[in-house]
Amino acid sequence: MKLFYSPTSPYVRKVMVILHETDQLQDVSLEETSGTPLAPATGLAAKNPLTKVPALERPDGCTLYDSRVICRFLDARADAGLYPSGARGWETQTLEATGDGITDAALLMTYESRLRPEAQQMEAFVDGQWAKIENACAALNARWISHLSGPLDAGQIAVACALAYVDFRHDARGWRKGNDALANWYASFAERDSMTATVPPA
Ligand SMILES: N[C@@H](CCC(=O)N[C@@H](CS)C(=O)NCC(=O)O)C(=O)O
Repeated sequence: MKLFYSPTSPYVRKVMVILHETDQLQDVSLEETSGTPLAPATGLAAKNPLTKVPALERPDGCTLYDSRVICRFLDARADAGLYPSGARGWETQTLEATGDGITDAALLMTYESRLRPEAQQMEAFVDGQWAKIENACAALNARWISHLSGPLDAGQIAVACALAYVDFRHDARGWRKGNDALANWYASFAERDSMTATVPPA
């Protein structure tokens, strides 16, 4: 299988963490493919018409995207149980959506400052995205620590990759403030081999 990837993409990182955790790294070759909405990655549209990474090309089926579909596929392929069934499974998927939502908001903030000419940048839009991240972190801190501290699942991986990306691009905003339990959980999760092996280049 071939993974179209970027080493700084938090969505790709989820996939890489799952490849590490489920011992499937050797089954995937990596093709570095970076693009933005202003400069779409050349060649990627034939694999993913949305021209986004990650995309997973398989020899025996269609190319998969987006990260949630790929994570689910890899979990099923390894029978790893990262998407549990029953009540915990719905929690896992909601947690994964929360992590991805944090990443979506943080990426929009990054695009606003990096892609839009300074005179056209809109502070209220950036603040609105940051408010989503603050709300999500407060909810994770107040209600999700018990789930986050349970057996490894795809929800935890999505949240960890999201918080890592917020640190990577928006560290100065200080998501840890008032969220001690979440900060402690993340500090411990970030020490997993799968996380240390996938730290984005500075
Ligand atoms: N929902 C998608 C988001 C993927 C995504 O936005 N990837 C970014 C890199 S971090 C990208 O490829 N952006 C290029 C673009 O938007 O044109 C997923 O979970 O895979």
